[in-house]
This record gives sequence, structure tokens and C-alpha cells, in this order.
Amino acid sequence: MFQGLTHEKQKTPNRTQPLATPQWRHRALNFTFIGGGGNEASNAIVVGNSVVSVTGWTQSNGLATPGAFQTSRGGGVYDAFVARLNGTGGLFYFTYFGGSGNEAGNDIVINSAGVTYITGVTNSTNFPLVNPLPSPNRGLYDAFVARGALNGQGVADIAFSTVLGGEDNDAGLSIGVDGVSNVYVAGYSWSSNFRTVAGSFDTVHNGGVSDAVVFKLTP
Ligand SMILES: [Ca+2]
Ligand SMILES: [Ca+2]
Ligand SMILES: [Ca+2]
Repeated sequence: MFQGLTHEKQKTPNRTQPLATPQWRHRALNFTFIGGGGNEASNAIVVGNSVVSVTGWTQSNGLATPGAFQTSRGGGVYDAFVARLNGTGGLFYFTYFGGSGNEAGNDIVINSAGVTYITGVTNSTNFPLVNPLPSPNRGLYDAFVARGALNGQGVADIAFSTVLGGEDNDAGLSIGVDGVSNVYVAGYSWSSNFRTVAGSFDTVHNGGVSDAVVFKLTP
């Protein structure tokens, strides 16, 4: 029995020895600020085809790149933004996305065709809409969803932009897209009249201030 214990000890790694260098160890190669004299934050990042795309919010003017969808800040305290960088940290695209109220970009995803989808939140009455859904119940903050190529074609960069929400505060926090361009968004809603569909898991707001919501947009 004693020999057995000794044998077990010999099999135990000596933890004072450095571990073998893992193949996946990373080094910091490059990084960049994105911002101006106001405050900014980036909320989400996605990488595809060597393009690094970031969304968030900004208070600063003068950040848009030529050919951006929206070249000047819409106003209010915050606009959403989408920035695209190359693999060495160079910025080649920055667009504001917002109206005269407040916006934040909360999540971003790119499909297999390179189309960018973003979701976030807005309370602007003049939010930039492109072929939007009808939204009769809109009030206070709403979720927004937008889709586009974001390749420097100006206003043509966004092919679809809509707000979605009920009479109270609503927000899109996370977005996914499937292989046939159905868009799924997760977020929250304070609204008793947030639209649901018959047969879904739960068609009524369950109380408290907010319920989590999931919604789907088809192409
Ligand atoms: Ca700043
Ligand atoms: Ca704004
Ligand atoms: Ca709302």
C-alpha cells in the first residue's frame, strides 16, 4: 500500500515547475482607441473576413469616415456607431447611427455573405429608418435593428433599419442571424403591448418592470 502511495506521488505534476508553453498563447499585437472629445464605449465586436466590426455609443462629433451611412452625429447625448477595422488596428469605416435623441449599439453580427446586422436602443423620433416595420405602439425607448453592407456607399450602406417596441421602454441587447437571413434579437421590454405572436411561449408581460423578450425578423 505504501509503495502505491509513492507511485501516485510520482505521477503528480510538480506544481513549482512552469507549465509547458501552450500552443494557444497570445501576445498583444495592436490595439486602438476609437473616440473623440466626448465619451464612448464599444459594446460588441465580431470578426469576419479579416474585418473587425464594433458597435457602441458615442458623444463625439467628427468621427465618421468618408462614405459612411451617416456622416454626422444625430444629436442628443448619444448616437450609436459602427466602426470597422482591419486586422492591424486601422480604422476604415465609422458611421454614426442615430437621431436627435439617444442611441446605443448593443450587438453586431455578420452573416456568411458579409452583411452586417446590429441591434440596440433608441428614443429618437427621427431615428434613421430604411424600409421599416410598422410600429404603431412605439414609445419611450425602442429596440432597433439594422442590416447593411457597410462598405462605404453612403446612405446605401443600410438596406433595412427599423425600430420595434411597445409604449414603454424596450431594447435589443443581442442579435443572431441564421443561414437564410432570419434575424433573432434578445432584449427586454417594459411594455405591456410589446407585440407577440399567437402560439408563442408567452404572449403577455408578466409584471415587474421588465420581461426578457425574443423577437424574430424575416427577410
Ligand atoms: Ca472619448
Ligand atoms: Ca442620438
Ligand atoms: Ca418603447
